[in-house]
Amino acid sequence: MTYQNYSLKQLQQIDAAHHLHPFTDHKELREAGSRIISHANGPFIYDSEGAEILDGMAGLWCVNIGYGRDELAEAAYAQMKELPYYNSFFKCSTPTPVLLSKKLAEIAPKHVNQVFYGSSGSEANDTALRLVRHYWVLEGKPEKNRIISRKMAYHGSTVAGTSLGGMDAMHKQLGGAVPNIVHVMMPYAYELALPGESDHDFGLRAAKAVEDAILEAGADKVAAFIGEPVMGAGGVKIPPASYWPEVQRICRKYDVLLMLDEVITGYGRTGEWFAAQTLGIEPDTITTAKALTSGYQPLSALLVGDRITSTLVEKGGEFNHGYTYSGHPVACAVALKNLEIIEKEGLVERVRNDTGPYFAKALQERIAGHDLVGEVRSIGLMGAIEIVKDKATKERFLPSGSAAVIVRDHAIANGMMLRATGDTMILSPPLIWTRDTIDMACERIAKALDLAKADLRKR
Ligand code: PXG
Repeated sequence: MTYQNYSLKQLQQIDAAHHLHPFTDHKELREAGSRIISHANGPFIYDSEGAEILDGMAGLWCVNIGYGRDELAEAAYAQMKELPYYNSFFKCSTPTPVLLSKKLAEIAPKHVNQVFYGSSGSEANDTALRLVRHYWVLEGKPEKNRIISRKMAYHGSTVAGTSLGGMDAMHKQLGGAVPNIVHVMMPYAYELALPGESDHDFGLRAAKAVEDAILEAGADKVAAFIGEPVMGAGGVKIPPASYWPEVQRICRKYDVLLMLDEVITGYGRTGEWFAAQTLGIEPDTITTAKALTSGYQPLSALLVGDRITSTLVEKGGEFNHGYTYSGHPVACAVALKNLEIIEKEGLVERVRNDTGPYFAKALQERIAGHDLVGEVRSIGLMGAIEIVKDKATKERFLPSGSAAVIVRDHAIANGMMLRATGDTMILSPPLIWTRDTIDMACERIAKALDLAKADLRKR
């Protein structure tokens, strides 16, 4: 049974009848029908009507080496034939997670040398939460278990991921979060800086919110702070340079662990293997997934710093946690091949030295001046475009988020896939993009902005 035997209409009907989608209003979806992406190659995706669309989101922040990489398919095939599955419980292991762990320890910050596997970013954050709480129990401080996170953070969609995250709409449907997680302000200067406040001072003030939360609970009650280096799903919110070093200083001062969620930023997106390296900070845990396999297989890796692992090893006792697919041999084989390709093609260096700076300049020169654009910002190959009604006052169109959806729809119709989150357009292209691809994207985005402006004027 192959999909080619079905028409687009048939696939949409079957999809509506049987498939519940993530983060979807199913009433709306049934009226509109889903967009069915049937195949992809390099930087392009194709829908079942044959339209070619430049994928500005790398799937969902993950297909860093682009589509159609035979080597990854071959790595999966070879591993499936040799050993499709065996578990890593009960003192067993298989070769590919062993070698992948060694590779990850090589590219991670120096003090990070151990890996715990899962199949998704959400699972990895569940592991991280349980691990840091377990750490403090082993250290004889079980009451030190509060986690400080941030409003608008996205840490996944399981109960723990949602609880760690700071998305109101998700919390509303949770019916009870994991206890003892609090959320402080996000470091988003464009909307939250006071009049006349410099980015530097705003960054320090946003970090001070972490200190205030520690002092409010008492440092002996706080296990860890968790944050995305750059908030991704929340709208590519890039903190001022003063923020992360100050957060790290505060965590060290009060002996609070630092958990960095690099599910989006990991594996080259910011121009280093990890954003921890871009920011020069030393987190105790680094959550990664997505681009670890460029999305070709579901796999997450929680990278764990030496401070935590030495305690685990010294104190002993079982950490009662793990997944059937922890260290899945096929997913790990694909990850190894993916990292090899990133390295061989110099994609991390390319983002750092060439495409990242070019992307920033192109957004500034070709997009920032548009009437609908309040601000553009980027780090490496990760960018945001703020949609506003009035550039000077930063007034937004109402209802909130409606204008960005119009821009997105025009962009897709013009062969450019990007995401709208609230009033922000976000971009997270594959790292294989070249200067030419960036030029093509900017042209298509500028056109979408013009068309949206005309629509919005008519409203
Ligand atoms: N942490 C971060 C920082 C993420 O971005 C997760 C954890 C969870 O990963 P899994 O693999 O469980 O989905 C994510 C996922 C969006 C969008 O709309 C972003 C994500 C997932 C789905 C949609 O931008 N990020």
